[in-house]
Amino acid sequence: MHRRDWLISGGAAAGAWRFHVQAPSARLTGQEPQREAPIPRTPAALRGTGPLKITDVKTILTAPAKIRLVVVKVTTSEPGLYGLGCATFTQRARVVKTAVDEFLRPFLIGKDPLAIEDLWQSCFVSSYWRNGPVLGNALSGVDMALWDILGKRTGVPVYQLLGGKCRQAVDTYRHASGGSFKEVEDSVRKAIEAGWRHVRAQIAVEGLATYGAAANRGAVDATAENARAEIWEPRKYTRIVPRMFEHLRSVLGDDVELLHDTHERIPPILAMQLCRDLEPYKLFFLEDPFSPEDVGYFEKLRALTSTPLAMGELFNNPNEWLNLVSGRLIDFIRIHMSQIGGLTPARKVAALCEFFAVRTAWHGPGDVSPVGHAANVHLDLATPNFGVQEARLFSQEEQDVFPGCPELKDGYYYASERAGLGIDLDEKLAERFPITDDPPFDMRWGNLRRRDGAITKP
Ligand code: GCO
Ligand code: MG
Repeated sequence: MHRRDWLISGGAAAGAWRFHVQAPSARLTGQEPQREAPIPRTPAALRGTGPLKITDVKTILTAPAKIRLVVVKVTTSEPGLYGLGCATFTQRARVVKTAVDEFLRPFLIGKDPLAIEDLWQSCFVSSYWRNGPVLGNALSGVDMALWDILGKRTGVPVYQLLGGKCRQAVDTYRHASGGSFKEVEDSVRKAIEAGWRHVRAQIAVEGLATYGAAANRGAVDATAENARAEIWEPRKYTRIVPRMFEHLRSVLGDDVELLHDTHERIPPILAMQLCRDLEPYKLFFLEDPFSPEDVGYFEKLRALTSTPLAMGELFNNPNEWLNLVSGRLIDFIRIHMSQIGGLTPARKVAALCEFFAVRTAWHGPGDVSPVGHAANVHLDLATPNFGVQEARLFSQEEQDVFPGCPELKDGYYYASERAGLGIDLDEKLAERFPITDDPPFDMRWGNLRRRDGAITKP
């Protein structure tokens, strides 16, 4: 990252204040980031003085990297003061938009945007039935936007509102995959050479629709992509994965932190065997050994294996993670932050986990918007029990649509030092990347079948 002098002015009714922010100078050369002196900042006057009101709430659907993203924009009565939040549930993007525009917007207009907790609680119970992915994402879009507004209004980055940095940068993991051990090895090497210390390794299983690795699925039938049944069988997968890690350790050694995502799609007993088989390769974590419906197996798995366990991207309801955390049954929480309602609940989850030595590893693939990645990073910076952050490269189009994407350098994410979440949205440009429903992404997920034709978890 080239050195940047951010000269950011916060023009405001109470007179403009300026602070000159030097991007952390100790850019990484593969070492741990140096602790910087706190960024000198003139005391930021509270921008504006009159009572602040929400004047509009709108949902922007856009797909600059061909994955449907959902972002909420909350506008306030102070000219130029607005916030952005991620509400991305890519399989049901239009439903989230309806939940925001038709139900939350009428309730929020006229409210005080700084009453973040109170608004979160009201929105959360206003549907009576709650704790689901659609309403959780809708609430998250508003919630993150309110934190963004609070940061802008007070002139500090959101991580400062959460208690300030306990690290200078956020260690991330990169996805690697391939159709053979050698291809996976090359893909992991590429990530290491680009500076990553943590790499997730996935391998395609010949002839099957494997998660996380483009599979050569043998003869591809001619039916349309979203009508084609994707065939999945677990046995070959549970045999090949330990051999892949044996290969990776033999050629790459022990230093690189290797991760793997089982993605909930094998019978629990096979997941338990797999965790045992992987022990010699000392994974950083194995993710989603079970589906959310099978979390009851964690007690048995924990007693059986020393492979570190990560779970949570599919969680919506606190009762899905409370026992896993308080029982010390997992090592990393993998929640998709917008799924549970945004930053307000996520910071509570992080605090809960701290008391049980569970580390955070917030979900962060292609179907988390750059705004969501920014929120992840701000919370990561302020969380003592941070574990690792799933990261991805932002396409040029995404960086154009979302100015201020978190910087990714030497395997570390850096939050923008601007006030708020530090990211913006070019709505005009976003319109140039409309979301498409073909192939309906969820059809792919709703089409994974065992060889006998039975649907299996994706
Ligand atoms: C991960 C996840 C994703 C999900 C995707 C679903 O670990 O990043 O498993 O790859 O499959 O987010 O839409
Ligand atoms: Mg996953």
